Amino acid sequence: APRPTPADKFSFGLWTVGWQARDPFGEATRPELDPVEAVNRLAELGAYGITFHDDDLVPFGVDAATRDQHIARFRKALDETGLVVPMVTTNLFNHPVFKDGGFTSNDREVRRYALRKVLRNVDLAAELGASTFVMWGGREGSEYDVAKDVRAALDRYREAVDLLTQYVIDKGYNLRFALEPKPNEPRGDILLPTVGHALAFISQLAHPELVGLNPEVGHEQMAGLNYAHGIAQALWQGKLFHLDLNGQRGVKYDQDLVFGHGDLLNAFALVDLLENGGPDGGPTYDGPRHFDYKPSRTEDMAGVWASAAANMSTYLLLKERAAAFRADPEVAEALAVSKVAELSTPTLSPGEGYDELLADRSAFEEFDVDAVAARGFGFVRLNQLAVEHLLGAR
Ligand code: 3MF
Ligand code: MG
Ligand code: MG
Ligand code: MG
Repeated sequence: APRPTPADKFSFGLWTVGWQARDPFGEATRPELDPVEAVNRLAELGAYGITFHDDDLVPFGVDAATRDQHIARFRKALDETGLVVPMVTTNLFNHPVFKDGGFTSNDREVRRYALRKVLRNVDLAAELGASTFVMWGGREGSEYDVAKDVRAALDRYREAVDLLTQYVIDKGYNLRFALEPKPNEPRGDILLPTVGHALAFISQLAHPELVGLNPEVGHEQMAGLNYAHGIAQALWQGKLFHLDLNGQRGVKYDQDLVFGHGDLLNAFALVDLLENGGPDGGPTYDGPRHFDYKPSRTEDMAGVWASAAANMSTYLLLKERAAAFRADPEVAEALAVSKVAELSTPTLSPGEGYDELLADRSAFEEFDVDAVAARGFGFVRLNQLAVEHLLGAR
């Protein structure tokens, strides 16, 4: 398999390799991981970046001097390895105080505390040179419809994001926010459950230009949605600020498998879109390829590092396979038969409006509906070519 280098821009959450594998039914199966060790090991494996929640790096509730020490050790490891921090995020879900949410808790005191916790971490993000601040509102939601006024909750969500964007503008930070949708877990229903809901929410903000998305593979798939389609719409709207790559097998609990260990064909389409979807056949996204996965509970520490490497290796293999797919003349011919490029031709001719369309007899009166309806698109053959490339059979 190809060896990753920092030029590939792979990054990992500290909470991913650091996950001790506690789940609702069982204790941890692995020891704690020192953030400095995570930096060193990820750098050795060829990663370029590391990301974290405030509480991953600095234990919740420690005094200011202890906080500074934790940050200083981490910075030293970054300087020694060259690993960067492209993204930072805040934990507003672990502590019991956030049991009804952070920005949208029914309890106003909790909302004010949540904002202070985020502002503090926004300062740290800017200090470490991050350009993206992710916000996953995991506890923003409810189990009981009568217990949450969703319209008021969205007012409070907007109030929070508007305050944060104003803060970043006033401080002159080079930082944009990325909302991470998820349909459920840990709440019964989470606010901003899908890419589409989050995009609609952004349109209501004071500074929509500073707010985009961090879509996660598994989260969209938990809602039964097509992740590659979600990413395509985020790109189309100029809102793909960051992304969380992992694997999920169907509509069930959040699995956080290694990238590609879920819907491999959709992962192929995704990598093809990210790497080859540009107008010139180049990339559509130049940000970090960020993995938000959990090394399975069955793995020991060797298994943790093997799984981290597996994420990068799968991405690079898919990138290789997608390039081969694009270079295959038979694929080019199948794409033409399927009229895939024809969708880029506007439906109206230059200068044409509804008057000209209404006057065009070939579009309606003389249009041979039966003949056109009889044509096939050849999509199955095209998809089989993708499968054959994916399997290394071409
Ligand atoms: C949960 C998640 C989160 C977010 C993280 C970044 C713990 O399903 O995906 O990971 O990605 O909070 O904001
Ligand atoms: Mg997740
Ligand atoms: Mg997940
Ligand atoms: Mg995530």
